[in-house]
Amino acid sequence: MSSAHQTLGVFSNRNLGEVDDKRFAIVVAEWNEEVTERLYNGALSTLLNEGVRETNVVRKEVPGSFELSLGAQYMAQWKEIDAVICLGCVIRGETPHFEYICQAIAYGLTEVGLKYNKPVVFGVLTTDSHEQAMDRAGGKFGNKGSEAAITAIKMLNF
Ligand code: RBF
Repeated sequence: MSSAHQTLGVFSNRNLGEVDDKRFAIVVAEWNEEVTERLYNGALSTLLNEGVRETNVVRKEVPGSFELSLGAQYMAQWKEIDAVICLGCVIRGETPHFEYICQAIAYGLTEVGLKYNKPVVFGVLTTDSHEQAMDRAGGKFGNKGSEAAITAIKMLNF
């Protein structure tokens, strides 16, 4: 089955476990801000709905998605942070080196998670158009920021 329209949201409330003492960093790319702000709002509201304390969530910004890896590393190195949620949006039509950026982020975030042994979540939309991105940032295909938050919680309860 194609996963193009699948969301984690439909099974998001199972096996979440306790989170009220967990501390999260959300790293947000400023590039394509209209989209990434929606991803952030989705991620934050989901964390709070699941019982995370607002004082246990810190928000940091990076200029573009390419900087998410280093931003994630800055946050993951702190023992006070349990999980890092990275939010960005790379649009193919506006980014000639789209593949390089997306691949670099995927490798970078994987490496940070493995290095610090913490969930580092890839909440980066990689779409052909702005419209497709908006559809996945609180539009008709849900909010990938919310799904990134659920993923972080699930991995903390692995
Ligand atoms: N950053 C994004 O987060 N999303 C983009 O769609 C995006 N497109 C870019 C297109 C061009 C031509 C350039 C030069 C940069 C783009 N960036 C984008 C910024 C990139 O992630 C990074 O911040 C800069 O390349 C500086 O390292």
